[in-house]
Amino acid sequence: MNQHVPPARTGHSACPHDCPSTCALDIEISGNRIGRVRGSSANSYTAGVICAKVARYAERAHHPDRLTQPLRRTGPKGSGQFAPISWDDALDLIADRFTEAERRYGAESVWPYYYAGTMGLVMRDGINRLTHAKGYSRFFSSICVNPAWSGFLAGAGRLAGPDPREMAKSDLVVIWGTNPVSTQVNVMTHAVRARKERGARIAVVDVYRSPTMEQADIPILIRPGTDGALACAIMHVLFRDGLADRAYLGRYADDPAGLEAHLASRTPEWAEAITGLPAAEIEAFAHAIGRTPRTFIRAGYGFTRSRNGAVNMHAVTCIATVAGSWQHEGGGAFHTNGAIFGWRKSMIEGGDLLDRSVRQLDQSRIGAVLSGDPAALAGGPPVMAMLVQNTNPVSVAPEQELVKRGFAREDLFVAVHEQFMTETAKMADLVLPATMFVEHDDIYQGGGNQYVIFGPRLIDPPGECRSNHDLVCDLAWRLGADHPGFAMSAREHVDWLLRESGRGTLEELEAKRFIDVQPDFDTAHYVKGFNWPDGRFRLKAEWPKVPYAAPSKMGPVADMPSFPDHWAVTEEATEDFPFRLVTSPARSFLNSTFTETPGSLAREKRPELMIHPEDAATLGILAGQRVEVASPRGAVVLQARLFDGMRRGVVVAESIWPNAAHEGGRGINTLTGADSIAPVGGAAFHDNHVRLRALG
Ligand SMILES: Nc1nc2c(c(=O)[nH]1)N[C@H]1C(S)=C(S)[C@@H](COP(=O)(O)OP(=O)(O)OC[C@H]3O[C@@H](n4cnc5c(=O)[nH]c(N)nc54)[C@H](O)[C@@H]3O)O[C@H]1N2
Ligand SMILES: Nc1nc2c(c(=O)[nH]1)N[C@H]1C(S)=C(S)[C@@H](COP(=O)(O)OP(=O)(O)OC[C@H]3O[C@@H](n4cnc5c(=O)[nH]c(N)nc54)[C@H](O)[C@@H]3O)O[C@H]1N2
Ligand code: SF4
Ligand SMILES: [Mo]
Repeated sequence: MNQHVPPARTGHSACPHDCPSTCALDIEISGNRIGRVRGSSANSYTAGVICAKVARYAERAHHPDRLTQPLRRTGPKGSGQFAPISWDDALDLIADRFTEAERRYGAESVWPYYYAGTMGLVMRDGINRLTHAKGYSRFFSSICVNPAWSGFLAGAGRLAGPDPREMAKSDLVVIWGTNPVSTQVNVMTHAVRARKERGARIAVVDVYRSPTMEQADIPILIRPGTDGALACAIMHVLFRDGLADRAYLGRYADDPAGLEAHLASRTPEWAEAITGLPAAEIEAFAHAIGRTPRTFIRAGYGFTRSRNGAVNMHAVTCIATVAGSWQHEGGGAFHTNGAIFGWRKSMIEGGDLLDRSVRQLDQSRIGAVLSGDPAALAGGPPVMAMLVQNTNPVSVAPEQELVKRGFAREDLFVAVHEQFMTETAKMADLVLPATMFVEHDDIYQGGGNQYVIFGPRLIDPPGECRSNHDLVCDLAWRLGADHPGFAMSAREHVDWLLRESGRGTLEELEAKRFIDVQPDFDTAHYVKGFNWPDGRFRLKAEWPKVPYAAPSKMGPVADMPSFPDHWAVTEEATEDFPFRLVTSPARSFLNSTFTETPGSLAREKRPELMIHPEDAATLGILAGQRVEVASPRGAVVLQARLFDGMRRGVVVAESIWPNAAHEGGRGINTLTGADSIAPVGGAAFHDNHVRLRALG
C-alpha cells in the first residue's frame, strides 16, 4: 500500500467529558485521524497535563465498535438484535411515536433524558429547547451536583471561590472528599507546585487510601458520611485554642457566638467515635489549619454523595470562615466556578418557551418514573416515549433493577443517541450514531477552573454520525417545534451565546482558543462580603431558602440541622447489613465511559471489592475470592481484593463497570438507592449498607 498520509498537524480543543478539569487539549491530526492528545501548556490551569485515558483518545475515537449508522430493533428488547435503517426513516419513527404518545397521553408522556457525556453547552443542553418547545416533561438534573452545590450555596451564597490556580500559592492544600489523581488530575498539578515551591503540605480527607491519599503529607482517613463530625471537631479546636479568627467572624459571619456555643460539645473525642479518626489526629489537623493562614480547601463531590452530603459540604466551608482563610491569597474554600460565567443560554435551551406548569421528572429516580410510581410521576401520565442523549442510565443510575425493568417495558418507546452500543442503547427501540467532540463544534466552560474554551470540528465523523444539535434540529422540524435556535448552526449558537453574554464573538474566541474569566481577587475572596443581603457567610444554614431551583424541596429537609453537625441520616451498618459500601470512581473509566477502550480495561482488570484484611479474615474471605455483596436493593458478585486502606467495616468498589461485566449481569448500581438527598435531591452513591458472603 502506498497511500499518501498528509503530514500531522495540531488541532486545539477542550476535553468534553464530565470532569471538573475541562482540560485545554492539543490534538495531533493526520488525515482524518487523531493521534496523541496532549494538555495545552499555553493554558495556565491545564499547564500541559492531562489524564492518561484522554491522552489515549485515538483508541476511543477510532474504535472499531463506534456506532456509524442508525439501527432499528429487530428482536426482543435488550436482545441486541438490530438492523440498519435510514436516518429519514429513523427520524420519522421517532416523530410518529412521540406524536402518538402525545395524542394518547398528553405531551408530558414524552421525556427527553440527557446528561453530561459531552459538556459542550450546545450539544449537551440543546435538547431542552425541544423539550420546552413541545411541552414535554422537563428533566430535573440531580445525579451529580445537587448536594454539593446546595451545601456550598448554604454558606457562601454563591457557587464560586478563590482562583483554583491559587492552590499553588497555598501553604496547606486540603483536598477534601475528591480523588484528583483519578478524577481531575490538574488539582494535583497546582497542589504539588505549592509543595515544591513553598514547602506546602497536602492533606487529603477520604474514606479509603485513594491514589490521592497515597501522595498526602497529612492523610485523614474517616468513615463514610462523617465529614460533618470531623468539620465540627476541627472548628471546636479552632475556637478552644484561640485559632478562630474572631475579627473576621465578627465582620463576615452571621452568628459566630451561636456556632461556638453549639460546638462546645463537638469535641475531638466525640468526633473520633463517629469518624473513626483518632482525636489526636483531629487536633493536629485542626492546628495545622488554624496556624496556616493560606489554607486552601479544595472540596470535591465525593463526600456529598451521602444522605447528609449537603450538610457536610456546608460544614466544611464553615471551616474556611472560622479560620478566616478566605481573606488570604492561596486561602479559602473552592468547590466549583459555576457562577462566574454568566451565560445567557436562552437560544440554546429555549428558555423563552419554558412553561413552569409542565412537570419535572427527577433524573435520579428514573427507575421509579419508568415503573409508573405515581409520586415519581408527579401525579401525571406515564412516560411512554424517550429520547436519550449523552448518558447511560442502564449502568449509572441508582436502583438499577428498577431502571432495567423500566427500560424493558414493551409499551415504552426509546431512542438512544450514542457513540457506542452502551447498555442503555442495547435496551432501545432505535439507536442513532453520534459524533464525538473532535467531529463537531462546541464551547466548554471550566468546572474546576475559569476558562472558556472553543472546541472546533477537527475531523469528519465516521459513517452517518450526526451531532446532538443536528439530531435535535432534525426532530424539531418533523415535530413542528418552533424556535429560531433550531435553524442555527452550532457555530452560530456559540457566537450568539458569546455576544449576548458580553464575552466577545466566536471569531475572537477562535483566535485566542480560550478566555480566562476569573473574577478579581476581592470578588473571588468575598472581600466585600458573601452573597447575601447582609454580606455575611451563613454559619447557620437556612436550608429551605437555599437558592437552588428544584421542583420541590426533597428529602427530609425539615430535619436538617442549621449549624454544622453530624446529621445521622446515613444508611448505617446494622446487624443484617454490617458493612458500609462506597462506590468511588475508577481511575481509567469516567463514569461508564472508557469501559469500551482496551487501554482502560487492561488497567482496571475486573470489578473488585476492596476489603480490609481483618474483616476478610473474620468472614473467611480470601484474596481473589468471589463475594456476594447485598444491600436492601439487590445483590452483586465481586472479586475480593484485600486492602488495609479503609477503617474496619468499610468496603470500596471502584466503579462504574457495565452490569454485563458482573455475574448475572448485576452491576454496582444494583446496590445503590434512589431516595432523594435533602434539600434538593441527588443520589447517595457512596452511602450504602451491605452484607458480605464468601462464595465457593
Ligand atoms: N477517572 C475518573 N474521573 C472522573 C470520574 C470517573 O468516574 N472516573 N467521574 C467524573 C464525574 S461525573 C465527577 S462528578 C467527578 C467527581 O469527582 P470527585 O469530586 O473526586 O468525587 P467522587 O469521584 O464521587 O469521589 C471522590 C472521593 O470521595 C471519596 N468519598 C466517598 N465518600 C466519602 C465521604 O463520606 N467522605 C469523604 N471525605 N470522602 C468520601 C471517594 O472515596 C473518592 O475517593 O469526577 C469526574 N472524573
Ligand atoms: N455507583 C456509582 N454510580 C454513579 C457514580 C458513582 O460515583 N458511583 N457517579 C454518578 C455521577 S457523578 C454521574 S455525573 C453519572 C454520570 O453518568 P453518565 O452521564 O451516564 O456518564 P457516562 O457513563 O460517562 O455516559 C455518558 C454517555 O454519553 C455518551 N456521549 C459522549 N459524548 C456524546 C455526544 O456528543 N453525543 C451523544 N449523543 N452521546 C455522547 C458516551 O458515549 C457515554 O455513553 O453517573 C453517576 N453514577
Ligand atoms: S483530566 Fe478530566 S478534563 Fe482533563 S483530559 Fe482527563 S478527563 Fe478530560
Ligand atoms: Mo458527576
